[in-house]
Amino acid sequence: MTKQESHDFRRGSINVSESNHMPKIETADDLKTAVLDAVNTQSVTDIHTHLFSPPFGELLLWGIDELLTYHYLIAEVFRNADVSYPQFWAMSKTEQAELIWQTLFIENSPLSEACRGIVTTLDALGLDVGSRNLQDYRDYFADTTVEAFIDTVFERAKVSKVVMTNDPFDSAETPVWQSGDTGDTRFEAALRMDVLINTYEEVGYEHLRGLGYDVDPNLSTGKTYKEIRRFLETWIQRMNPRYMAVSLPPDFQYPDDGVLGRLFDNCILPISREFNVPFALMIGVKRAVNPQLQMAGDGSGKADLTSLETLLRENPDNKFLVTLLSRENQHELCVIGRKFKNLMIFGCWWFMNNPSVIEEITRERIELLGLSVIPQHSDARILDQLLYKWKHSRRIIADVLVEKYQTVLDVGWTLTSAEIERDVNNLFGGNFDRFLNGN
Ligand code: RAT
Ligand code: ZN
Repeated sequence: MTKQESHDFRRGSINVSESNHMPKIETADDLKTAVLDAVNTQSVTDIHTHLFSPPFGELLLWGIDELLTYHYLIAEVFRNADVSYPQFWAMSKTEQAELIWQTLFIENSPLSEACRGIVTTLDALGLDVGSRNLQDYRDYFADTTVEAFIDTVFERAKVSKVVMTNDPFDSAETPVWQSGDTGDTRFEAALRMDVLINTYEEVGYEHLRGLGYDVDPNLSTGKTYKEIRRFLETWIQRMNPRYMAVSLPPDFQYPDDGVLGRLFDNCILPISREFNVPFALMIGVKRAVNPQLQMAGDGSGKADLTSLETLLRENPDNKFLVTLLSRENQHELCVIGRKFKNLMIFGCWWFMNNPSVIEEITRERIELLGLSVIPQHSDARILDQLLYKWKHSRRIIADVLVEKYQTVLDVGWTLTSAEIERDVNNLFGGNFDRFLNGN
């Protein structure tokens, strides 16, 4: 086919590719339809959440009062309500939810991403958002069982699996892990190591001793490293985690002869290699910038990514999943992604999980890394949030894909809907599986 014929072909009525007999994308409308179809119907693996399967009992949060008291909304209510920190924390959850509803939804319009998320969620559940009737919403959840609700949410959000955040030192989780039955297999584990790595000298080593590991607070003996490796092995065997993870402050350094560097080099990196369990680094959080806000009081900061480059270069046989909390670091991270195949960039984390920033980051990643990224995770803490977080993100991912596909179609590239489906499948889970299972 000549170039001219090919251009005519895109505009014309015949739309079957000679090579593979798949319908070709011909018009801007075809493209939009094919991308929206793929993005809205394909199910996603959500690689970082704070959700739990039913055997974890009260750790699995769901329902309108949990949605309203999400820590993202708690940070916002203090900006508008005439309430002091101690007054707020003295309230029951029901009262806090009512204050947040009244302040952020009735006395003000719910336009922040966290507020808008509640409106999207209620709508996705078929509730009448126009009524603004909190009691009706409460009644809906009161009539539902958690198992039924999990099915409803997974189905409507088109999520096939979620990865939990599992703390081996959390006494609320331990009995479930020891029972060997974590129930619903759609919930997979991630071995979270914040306590071990970030607070080893303060509390981490004591926790380990409490569990029968012979460790010292200064990491001064080879025995201690061996014991920590034994601890990690035990938990990897118990949880079968998809990855190990830690959140780190913006000033994290590597190499480092302090606790972090010694734990990395002598315990975590060797175990991560040996068991082929990648290490996820979530870099850029400043914990407790305002302690009065409790869990809502963390902030973000720009990191020096030289440390990340060193880590990737010096540990080529280790796999790292990385997400960053500062907008200013995102472009640099993409450049690093071009240099190291042992890095998989994932998600728009926390303060990055807002439409304007997701759009910018997604575009930047595709331009620098093509489709070899995991564009999003939800970070959902409340089951219902899967509905809004994925709905909002899918829309942006679709818009960016349409724009990018259009640029190559404009100059004569051909594309089928099957190829679009393949690409979306990689973004929504294929890349994650391949990164975990490959060499
Ligand atoms: O996004 C959040 O809910 C944060 O509070 C954090 O949990 C963060 O995602 C983390 O995993 O540390
Ligand atoms: Zn998180």
